[in-house]
Amino acid sequence: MENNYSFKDVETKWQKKWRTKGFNLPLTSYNNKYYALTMFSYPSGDKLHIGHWYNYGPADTYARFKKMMGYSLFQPQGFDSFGLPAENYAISNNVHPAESTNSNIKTMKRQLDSIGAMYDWDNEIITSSPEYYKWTQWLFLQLYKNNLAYQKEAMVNWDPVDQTVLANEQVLADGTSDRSGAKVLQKPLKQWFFKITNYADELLNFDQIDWPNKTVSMQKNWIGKSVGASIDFNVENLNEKIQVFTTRPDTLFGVTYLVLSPENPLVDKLITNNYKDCVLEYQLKSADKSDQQRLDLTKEKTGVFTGSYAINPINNKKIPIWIADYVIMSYGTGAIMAVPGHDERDNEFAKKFNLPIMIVVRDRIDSNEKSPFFGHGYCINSDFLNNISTKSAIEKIIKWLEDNKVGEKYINYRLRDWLVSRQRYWGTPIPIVYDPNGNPHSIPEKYLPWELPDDVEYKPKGTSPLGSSKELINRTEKIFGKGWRPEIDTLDTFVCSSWYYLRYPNAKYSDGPFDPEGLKLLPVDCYIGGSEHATMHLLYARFITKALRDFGYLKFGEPFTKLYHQGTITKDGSKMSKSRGNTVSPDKFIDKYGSDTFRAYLMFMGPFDEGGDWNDKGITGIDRFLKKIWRFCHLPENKYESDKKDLRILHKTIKYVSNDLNEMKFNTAISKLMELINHFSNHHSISKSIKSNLIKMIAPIVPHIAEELWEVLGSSGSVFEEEYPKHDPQLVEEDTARIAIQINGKLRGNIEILKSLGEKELIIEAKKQNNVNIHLIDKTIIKEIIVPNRLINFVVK
Ligand code: ANZ
Repeated sequence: MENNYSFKDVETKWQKKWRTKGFNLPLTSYNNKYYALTMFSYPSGDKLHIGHWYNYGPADTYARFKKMMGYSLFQPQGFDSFGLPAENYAISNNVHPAESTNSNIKTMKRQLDSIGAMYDWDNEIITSSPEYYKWTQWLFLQLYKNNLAYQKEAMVNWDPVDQTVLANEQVLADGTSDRSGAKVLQKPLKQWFFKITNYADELLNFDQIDWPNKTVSMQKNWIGKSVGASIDFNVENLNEKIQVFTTRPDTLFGVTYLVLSPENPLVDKLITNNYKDCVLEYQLKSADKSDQQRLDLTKEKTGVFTGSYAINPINNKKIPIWIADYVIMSYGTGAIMAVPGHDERDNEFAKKFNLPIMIVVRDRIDSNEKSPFFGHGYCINSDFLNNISTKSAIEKIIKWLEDNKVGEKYINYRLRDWLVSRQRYWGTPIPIVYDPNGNPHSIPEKYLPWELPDDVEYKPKGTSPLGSSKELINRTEKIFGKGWRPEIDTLDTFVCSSWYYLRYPNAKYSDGPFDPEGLKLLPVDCYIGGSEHATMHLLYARFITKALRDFGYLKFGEPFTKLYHQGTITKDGSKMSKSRGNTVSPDKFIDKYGSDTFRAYLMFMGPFDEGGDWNDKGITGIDRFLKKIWRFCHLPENKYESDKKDLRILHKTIKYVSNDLNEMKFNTAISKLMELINHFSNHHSISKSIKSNLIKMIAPIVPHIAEELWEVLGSSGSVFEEEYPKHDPQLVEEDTARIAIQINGKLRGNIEILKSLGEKELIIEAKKQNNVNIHLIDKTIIKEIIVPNRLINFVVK
């Protein structure tokens, strides 16, 4: 053992010890708590891959570092185990999803052990277990009771291969499903929604949290707040009004036609006999396209005339009403006023269908430009708005609309309510039953968990698999009465993960979804996970936290104080994926080099938020580094006082490494440690104190070897019970200083000097500097002003 580092023995030994000892001590002080969380994983049957490692390894290093910095650490782990992949896996392998999920969890736990992370397995969460989903159902009922869950007939994205509804976020830009790859169709269905839109404004406020700017702006865009006006247009010869939403009410004088979305319910009333056939045909054609496809700006514009006309309220002009698929039903009011002089899409459309184009805005007040212009400027051809800026015209026209009762200020959000029902088996059953008249009722809490039935034909057949369960129908009738029917949809898995962080502190708590005492650990201090969750999971979790706060269960409104996204590890420049066939399995490397080396290598590859390109060769460098550390700690003990130079290097390293770890700059922390080891490479003996500082410093990065060396050093207990070393500021202070050289107060140069340099020598050195030298020619120095270690100023005549 002494000369050769055998990582296999060391790593198995410590993993076993950590597990049996129950590494996480009970939390004694909430004042000093640190709740470190990583996004929990999906037990999909695949092995733990580099992506998992890259999330969990460095995150554990950060957590261990926080613990050594004196925090009471809480780092739980669990499984997001409901959902489509498990169900699809089960279908193709002909096993029950519960069975495959459980065996996958077992495998994954074993693999997670190999990372050697400091998880509190006593508080594990498995979202597909009845003890957990009981409370997901409770959450649904709270939202329902508070009018934040409702049912609505809606056009939904239908995946014809997986035979299920998809959330908008699951439809890719090219209109295919992110799961099956099938072309997504539109289909009307009665669905359950959560009213996240009630929180749209509050979700735009990020003041309380420290999140990556990119994620904040992605959420802001996703919520998409647009301020404008709604305007009512009367339909000629029909007692109907068309309400449009516009962000440019200042262009009202330039409206030359209206466009309704093909699905707008008003369309049926507007079609005149001559146009019936082509309107119906057009409606059918657009039903197949997803909103994303329809909004694509590069797409050629299509549309048809309805035969009806509307009246512009501002000038009583008669304008035609069209339908076109570039207007979507789910945004604004599903109808627009078209201003082809100043809106690009309307412009293209008008040109194609020969509709009039009017110019009502010019870019500068003095310009004579009369061509289409897509921006803000000054109003023309607009009666009482002429010559005022479009920005002030917006206010003026809104006042006019409100005074004349034909419109008002209107704030629109791109954010839609969250569609939570799924026509699949492997999910949380929605705790709702229907009376014989078809009215929905909450299932009383005493019947929760409302268990997922077993006798189900779970292969998708277009309707929800739960409908085939006799047990579920019998159960419902027995409790509620004859003719009562259960809800057969299940909940989106994002519902399970929208609240799990609240239950972790006491995951076995049975009196409620979360232990009020455990809530003292919240909010999560640092959440680490992939940036692909920017708009779904991370927005849903914020919404649910705010809703639970408003129901009186929580005292905080943000779940994750600090958020960090790890980068991606690529292979030859592209993202690792099974379909590309470029995945790298960690197992081979762990087997050859060990878990510590693998973890440290991942961290060394590049900045944690950027990731890096996988290259097998580099890992040997880390392997050598660990071997050097091993030898270093086995060098004979030096009884003498350490050399000042050695101490200086040690303390500088402590300073930089702890700063780096605190900012998750793992790669630079590791290089500083390498420099330290190199500095000592020609030493034949080392003091115990230097060894002990080094072991503590490396411990969060390579935990197994550190524990072993800590034992070798003769210390008792775990190195993670120790405090992280602190640097001695005096030892870190630099010997040299950078001095600014001024002439009559003007900066003329800089010079690096030894702090011990005397004033006379400093003046001589400063005068020698090129630029200074030139400016002193033919001048008389009257005085030298010196601020020690900072600057020298020559006052000249
Ligand atoms: C007239 C107008 C004139 C417009 C102009 C723009 C420029 P954002 O900023 O994204 O919210 N719009 C409204 N509802 C729509 C729908 N259901 N489908 C497609 N387009 C819709 O965009 C708001 C603008 O998008 C609105 O302002 C409307 O066009 C269009 F010079 O109205 B505007």
